[in-house]
Amino acid sequence: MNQAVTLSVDQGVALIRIDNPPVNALSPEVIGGLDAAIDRASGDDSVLAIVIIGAGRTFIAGADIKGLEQLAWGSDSGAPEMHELLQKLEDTRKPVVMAMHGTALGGGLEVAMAGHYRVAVPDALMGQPEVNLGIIPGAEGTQRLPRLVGLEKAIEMCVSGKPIKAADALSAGLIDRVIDGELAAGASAFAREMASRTGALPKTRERQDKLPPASALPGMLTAGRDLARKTRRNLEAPVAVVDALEAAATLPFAEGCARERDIFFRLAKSEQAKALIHAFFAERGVSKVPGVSKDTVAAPVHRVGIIGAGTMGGGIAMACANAGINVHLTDASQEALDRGIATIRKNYDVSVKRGRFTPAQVDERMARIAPQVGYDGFSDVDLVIEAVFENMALKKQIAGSVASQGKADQVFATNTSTLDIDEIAAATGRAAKVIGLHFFSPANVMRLVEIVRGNATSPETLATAMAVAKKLGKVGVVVGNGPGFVGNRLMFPYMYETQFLVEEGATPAQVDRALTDFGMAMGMFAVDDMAGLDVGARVRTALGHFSDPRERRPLVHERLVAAGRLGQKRGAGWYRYDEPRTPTPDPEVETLIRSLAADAGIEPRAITDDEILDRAILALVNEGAKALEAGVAARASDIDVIYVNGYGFPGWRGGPMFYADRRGLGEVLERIRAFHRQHGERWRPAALLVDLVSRGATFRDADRARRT
Ligand code: T1G
Repeated sequence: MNQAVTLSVDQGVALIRIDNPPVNALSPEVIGGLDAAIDRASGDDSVLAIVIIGAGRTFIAGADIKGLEQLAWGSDSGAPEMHELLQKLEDTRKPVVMAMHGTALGGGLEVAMAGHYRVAVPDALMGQPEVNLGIIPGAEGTQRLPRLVGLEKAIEMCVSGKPIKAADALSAGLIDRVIDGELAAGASAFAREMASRTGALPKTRERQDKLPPASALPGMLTAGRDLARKTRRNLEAPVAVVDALEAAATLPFAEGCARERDIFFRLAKSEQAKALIHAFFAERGVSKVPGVSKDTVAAPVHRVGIIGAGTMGGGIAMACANAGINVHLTDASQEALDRGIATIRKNYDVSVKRGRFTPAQVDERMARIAPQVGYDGFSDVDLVIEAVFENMALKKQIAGSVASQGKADQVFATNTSTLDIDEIAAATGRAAKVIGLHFFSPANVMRLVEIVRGNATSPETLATAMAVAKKLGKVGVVVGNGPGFVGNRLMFPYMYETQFLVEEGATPAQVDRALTDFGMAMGMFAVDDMAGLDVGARVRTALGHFSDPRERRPLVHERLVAAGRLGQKRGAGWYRYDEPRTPTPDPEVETLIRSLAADAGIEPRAITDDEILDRAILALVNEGAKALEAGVAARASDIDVIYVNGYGFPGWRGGPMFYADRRGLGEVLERIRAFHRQHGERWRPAALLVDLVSRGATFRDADRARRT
C-alpha cells in the first residue's frame, strides 16, 4: 500500500480507495498500490469481497498521460505496465466489484473490466477515449470490451472515443448495477450479495457469449472501418483500433492482447500521438495565466445580460442557457428581438432532430432566455456581454450607458473581434471590470473563446471570464489586446496568401482542396463564403490593412463584394451555391481573377499544392511568432489551441506552431526566407523564429522556458 491507494475492511468488504489527484490517473504508484492492496485483501480471511473505488471527483480517468507523453517522445519508461495487475484482479478468488463515479476512462475502464462486477452512479461516464490521443487502448481493453458489450458497441465506443452514461452501460452489459445512493455503501452491499453467491466468478477474458459469429464479422468490421474513415478523417488510431477489436473476435485472449500491444506501441510513438497529446496538454495549459492564480477570486455568474440578438448574440444566449445560466437578451427593436428568438428556436429544433436535446430540454433552455427591449434588470446581472455589430461609436455608447449602471462586481464583456478593448473600456469608467469575450460562430457550437485582456482588466475580472468560459464548456484562451487579437491576426496573412495564389495561377478550388487534404476542416475560400465576404471586407478596413499603397493588395475580393457576391448568404461568392451549402467552382469568378491579374501584369503559372500549403500555413506560423514577440499570445501552444478549436486546423497535426516544430524550424525559416526574397516585406521572417533557429530551439522549448 502507499499514499495513492488505501485499504479498509468493514463487515467483510475490503474497500480499496485510489487517491491520486486530480483525476486518479494510473501512475506507477497507483498500479503498485492496487497490486499490494489486492494481495492484502486476498490474504485476509475476514475479507469476503473487494470493492475498488476512487477518492475525490472521479474513478480512474486513465493512464497517466504525462507518461504517455514521455513514451511518445521516445522513452519507454512511460508505458503503463498493467498486464499482471489485470490478471491478478481477474484471478482473485473473492468477488472484485468496481465502483465508478465521475469518469472511468481508458486504463480506468480497462481496470474496471478486469474486475468481476461493475457498478456505477447514474451520471458516471465510461469510455475508451484513447483514439483522441492518437493511440488505442493498451491495457487489454480492446479484448475485454467486446466480450462485455459485443463487437459493434465496442467499435462504436473505441472509434468515437466518446464516453457512455451508466444507463447505457447497464443496457449494453458493461456494468451490473446502477447505484442511486452513496456509492461506497451501495457497492459494498452489492459485493456482499455477490459473495453470498456460489459458483465461479465471472472472468471477462473467458466470456464468449457476446462475441459475434464468424459469419457476421466481415460486415461489422467493414462498417467499423468505414465509420472510422468517415467520422475520424485522417486519424490513424480509429482505423487501427478496429484491427485490435477484430483480434478479440478471431484470436484467443492472450494472442489478442499481444496484437493490441503491437498496435498500441506502434501508435504510441507516432507523429499523431505526439501532436494529439500536445493538444491535450496545450488545452489544459491555457488556464495557467500570469497574474491569475488559483486564489484569484472569480465572481459567480448566474445571470447574464446579452446585448444584440443577432447571429453572435443568439448563439451566446444558447451557450449560456445550455450551461444553466439565465439570460436577459435585448436588441434595439421588438422586430430584431423576435427574429433573434426565432433563430434560436430554429437552431434548437435542429438539435432535437439530431437527437442532441429532447423537446423538454429545449423548453427548459428557452425558458432561461428572457427577451426584452431595453435594459431593465441589466444593472443586477453578473455579466453583460455586448454582441452588436462592429461599430466603435455604438459599442462605446452601449458600454458607457450599461456598464456605468451595473452593480459593483458586474463584469462587462464585449464580443468584438477587431476593435480596441481599451477604448471601449475607457467609455465605462470602470475599465478594471471590462474584458473581451470573442466567441466564434456558431457560438453555441464552437469551443473556442478568445478572452481579451485590456490594459486595465483586473485579475478578478480575468478569472471571472475564464470561469465563465469553462462553465460554458468552452476553451478560453487569454490573449492580449492587439489588432485581430491572435486568431484573426494570424488568419489575415493566411487568407491574403490564398488570394494572391489564385491571382498567380491557382484556382480557389485547387487551394481549398490542398488545404483540406492537409487536414483543414474547410478551405479558406469556402470559409470566406460562409462568413460573408462583406464581413471580411469590414474587418480588413477596421484593421487598416493595405493602407500603405506600396503594399500588394488582393485584387479580387473587393470586386466580388462590389458585385454583391457576398458568399453563401447570397448564393454566390468565390463559389456558386446552387445547393445551400455546396460550393461549385464558378467560371465567372475564374474569368474575373484572370482578367484582374492580367491588368495587374501578373502572368499565370502552374502552382503546386506544396507551394499553396507553404504559403498558407507558414504565413500562419510566421505571424504566430510575431504575435508571441508582441506578447498578444502568451505561449505557442495557446496559438495551437486557438487554431485547432476555432479555425479548423487539424488536431492531429497539433496546431500551426507544433506543426512547424515537427517540420523543423530550420526548414520553415528557409522557406520563409525564400518567400521573403520572392514576395517582399510581408514575408519578413519573425525575429523570434530567426532566434530559435540560431539556437537550435523550438517553439515548444520557448514555451517551456516561459514556464520556468
Ligand atoms: N493523466 C494525467 N493527467 C491528467 C489525465 C490523465 N489521464 N487526465 C486529466 N489530467 C489532468 C489535466 O492535465 C489537468 O491538469 C487536470 O488533470 C484536470 O483535467 C492504458 C494508454 C478526466 C474528463 O484520455 O478527458 O488510459 O491542468 O482540466 O475538465 O489504455 O481530464 O490541472 O495541471 O481536463 O474536469 C485515457 C483524459 C488516457 C482522459 C476531466 N484517458 N482526461 O476533465 O479536468 S490513455 C483520457 C480527460 C489510457 C490505456 C491508455 C479529462 C477528464 P492540470 P481537466 P476536467
